[in-house]
Amino acid sequence: MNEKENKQLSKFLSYVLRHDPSELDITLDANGWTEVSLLLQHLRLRFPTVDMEALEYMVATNSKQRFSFNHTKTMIRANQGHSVPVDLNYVAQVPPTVLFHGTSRDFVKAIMSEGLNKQERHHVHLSENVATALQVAGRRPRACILRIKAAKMHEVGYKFFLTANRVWLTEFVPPEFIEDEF
Ligand code: HQG
Repeated sequence: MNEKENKQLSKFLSYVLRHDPSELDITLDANGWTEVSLLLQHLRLRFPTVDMEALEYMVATNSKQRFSFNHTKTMIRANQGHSVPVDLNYVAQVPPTVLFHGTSRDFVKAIMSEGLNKQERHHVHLSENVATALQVAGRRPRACILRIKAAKMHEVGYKFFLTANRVWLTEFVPPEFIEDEF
């Protein structure tokens, strides 16, 4: 597969493994995993040249490390961002003092009055550094970054989870823990 096909494969699998496995006539188990051999069989109808090597290359080169294999490489799943119900079994962790949320200036007024909601996702997504938050924000017009007092939230009982690709997840961030950064 060439780089263009690699990118198309990554986009398509992001969609299928997070939002609509039926599109490829596959199923996800309770933890979001699907069988690699069956996935490859079904993928070949759309990507005739896809094979294990191409899939491994896509997982390794994905800019945001969106996918993981199990240790035997017989199963694959998306690391986060699902809209279908899956339990990713992430263990609650103590967050850093501060986390960042990239968003649009257009949403800040609502966020500062209602808090950060998970919207269509399973969690609110937070970044551990400004650079990553800027990438997330860059998907929207009038990008901006909010600073989240994560340690303070943790102190009062909010749970935080860290994904395989180092995205921090939490249920909700109340306004009192949000500072408008820049
Ligand atoms: C906003 C991509 C108004 C929130 C990215 C965000 C990330 C509110 C949007 C990952 C609000 C939801 C997650 C409120 C939250 N009022 N707006 N009360 N509360 N919002 O896409 O964090 O490509 O669901 O600020 O790179 O932007 O999918 O979440 O702007 O890592 O792998 O509502 O998705 O990664 O948008 O992005 P999203 P997100 P992937």
